[in-house]
Amino acid sequence: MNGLSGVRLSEAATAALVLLACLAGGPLPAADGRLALNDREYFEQRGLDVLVFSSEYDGMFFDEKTAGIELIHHGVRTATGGAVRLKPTPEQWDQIPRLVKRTVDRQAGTIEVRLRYEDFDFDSRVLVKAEPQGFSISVFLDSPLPERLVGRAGLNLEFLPSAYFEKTYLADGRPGVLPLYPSGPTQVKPAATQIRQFAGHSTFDDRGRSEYVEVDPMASGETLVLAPEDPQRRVVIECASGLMLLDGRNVAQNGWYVVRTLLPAHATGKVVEWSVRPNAIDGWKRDPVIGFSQAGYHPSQKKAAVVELDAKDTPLPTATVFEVTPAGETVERLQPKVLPWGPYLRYRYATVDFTSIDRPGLYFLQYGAQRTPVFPIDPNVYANTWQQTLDVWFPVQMDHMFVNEAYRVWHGAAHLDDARQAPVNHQHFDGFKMGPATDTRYQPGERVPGLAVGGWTDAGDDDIRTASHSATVMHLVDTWELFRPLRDQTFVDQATRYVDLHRPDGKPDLLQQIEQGALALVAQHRAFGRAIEDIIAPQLHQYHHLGDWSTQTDGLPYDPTLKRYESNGKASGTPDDRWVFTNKSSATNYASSAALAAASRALRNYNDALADECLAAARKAWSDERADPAAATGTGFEAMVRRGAELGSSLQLLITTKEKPYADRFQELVWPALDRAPGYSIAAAVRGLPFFDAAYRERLLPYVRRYREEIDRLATENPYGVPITRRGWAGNEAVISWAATNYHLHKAFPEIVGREAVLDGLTYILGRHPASNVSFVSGVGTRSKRIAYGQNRADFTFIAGGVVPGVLVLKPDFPESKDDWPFLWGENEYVIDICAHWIFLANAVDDLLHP
Ligand SMILES: [Ca+2]
Ligand SMILES: [Ca+2]
Repeated sequence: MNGLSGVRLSEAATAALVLLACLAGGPLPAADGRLALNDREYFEQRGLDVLVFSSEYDGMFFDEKTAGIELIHHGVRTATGGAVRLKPTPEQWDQIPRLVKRTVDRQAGTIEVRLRYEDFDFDSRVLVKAEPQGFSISVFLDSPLPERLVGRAGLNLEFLPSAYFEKTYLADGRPGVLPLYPSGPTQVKPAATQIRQFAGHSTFDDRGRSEYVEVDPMASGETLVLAPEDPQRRVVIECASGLMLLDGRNVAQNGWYVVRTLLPAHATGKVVEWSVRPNAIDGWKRDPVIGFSQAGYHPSQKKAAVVELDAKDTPLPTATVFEVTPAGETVERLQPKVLPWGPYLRYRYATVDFTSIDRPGLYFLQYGAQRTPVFPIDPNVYANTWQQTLDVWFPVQMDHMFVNEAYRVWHGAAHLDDARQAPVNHQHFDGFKMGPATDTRYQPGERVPGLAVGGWTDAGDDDIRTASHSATVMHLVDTWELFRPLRDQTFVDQATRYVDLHRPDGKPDLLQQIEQGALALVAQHRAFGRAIEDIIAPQLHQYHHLGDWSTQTDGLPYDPTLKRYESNGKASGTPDDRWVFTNKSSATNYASSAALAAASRALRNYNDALADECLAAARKAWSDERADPAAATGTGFEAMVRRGAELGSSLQLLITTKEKPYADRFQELVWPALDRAPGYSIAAAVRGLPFFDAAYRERLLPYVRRYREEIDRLATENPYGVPITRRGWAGNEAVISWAATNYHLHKAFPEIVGREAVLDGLTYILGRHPASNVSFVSGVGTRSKRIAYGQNRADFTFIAGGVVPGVLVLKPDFPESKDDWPFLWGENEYVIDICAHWIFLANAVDDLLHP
């Protein structure tokens, strides 16, 4: 039973089912007080779910802390990474087991996984079984542990530190407080004894000493009780062969508390067994979440909150809208009906329409015992929802610049030692690759001149990613051309590499950011005659940098004639300069061409020399790629991306130059693109309208109608009526992109696509979404993301105006958006193109509401 039917069985019916299940010898259905397997293949009881490799380590970003045995404890995912692991506290790039086989046995009420470490030809089986209280985890070995893994391989389960902050533990009755901040114990070990990290990279900067650090236990015993004082978090774990409690944050800020038992040497069969007994509160129900716009509402717009309810909850008949008066009184203004929507993921949903409230003022919603924060209704509520992104977030991201804000310095001028040609035959830990040739005139390791200019650190990992930069520049130019915001709150001096926040300098900030992006993109064309993929830290121990970006490298060009760690003030012997990944990519070159063609228009009469250079580079990239027959071949996803980029490049060059070859190529590409994936290219098709005749518009109409049907379908797929993706990275970009596309369509075909399809995307980002109701734009709306994955994530804080990826739907049915733990990048990492697209969307909405 998954409890999603919304039908409450009578007691008699439940008893009959239990009896039937017993007679059949099968597991009991889920009931209070006992875990049972449900039809979504996880163990479930009120207040506790136990997932066993519902998600596996997919290898994309290695250990993402979203796989293995996991607990959802009273609605919060508090434990992850339950598996046989090879380190006391595995980091992101430590070896992860491959899931060979997962067996769900409904009769026995067990889930078994076979795990494999290829490096050691080592297989283990982990069996999870529901018990009268909690569950057991057993590890089986069919052959003894490989010698190399003795004292290394163990059964681990990781607990989320922020879920246990300011709580205690007992280890065989000995009390302790779970540390708020990591403070050991650790030990130094010889590098040769370390189990190698991903592809032989190292997260540790050993300063040439051939050593690394491992975490030692802070407590040990046969019985461990976590948070005995908190009924929502209490977990008892017992193991006759002993348990260790460790704090992974000593070696990586994104580490978790780890409970661990080493596997014994020379043993086969069942080698470890844990009894795990998380407390589950009888009859527990998750509190309702009222999804609504934290920034408020325009008086004339549709206002519909979405209430997210526990699957076992029953919607109340009504909610209440209160107004807050100048005297501080709360006055009831409306009792809207609560309309059941139905099940989605693991919850059930209802909607509350309060559109009739249209008088400007301050309001809040109440549903049962839940109250929203106070929000405004006013014609200007969205006018400033994009400003912090432009005023604060983008300036803070500016690479190669010193960024000051009043008394605070965000970072020094970073990466002045950019960049060296990346080596050949190299697989970078962030996914970038170099083949057997550089495809440039530079030798591996050689300094490439002119790259220490412009760009934004993108975003948690500080690289200059060309695809993201191209998209970012496009969104900023779109914003400039359609809405022309002249806002000036930032001082930018490229000559002295100095940026100052909240200090107007007479120049529109948007143009200054377009210039910052164009400078980075053009620098690549100067150095290589085309765009390249990425400029990124060469060593893993630099890549995970947290803090002032100017300290990720030493800022001095590498000189191999100097000793390592030495410098003469002009150069250094430390090879920390970023690498530039240069293998040819037609898609990247086209994307850069599109952005530069667009930037050339925005920068005209602002920086004419740069505008000329942008346009020349854009034209050359288009011609070069068109002339290269190898670039035009290929099928599948890569070819689709390339054709999409070529379409964008042709369109932007057409808009800039009005020349026929670009118009012809655009027409050749746009119709097949619309046939393949209309949502992906229909915004480009609409942007082409002014350049073609009435026949073009007629031909486009059926695609627009079909797209409209897709919008209508979304309203039946989830209660928010926006596209919610299920990938390993949450989908706010998909929502923003969808809403921005709807804006273009609404302007061109208002009779087919209404403005609500644009507003729904905006309000989703501002708090009307699953899992929580915070605004995903830090600092925007009454309550917003205050802990996110920016440069300052180790301080559990935010950068104003940053937009996070949002709600991650973990398999099979758990929407998650952690507000107390910054380190899940798929939920909390600010990224430049999403933030630029947000600036566009917020301006677009303001334009719709103030035509
Ligand atoms: Ca300015
Ligand atoms: Ca350097």
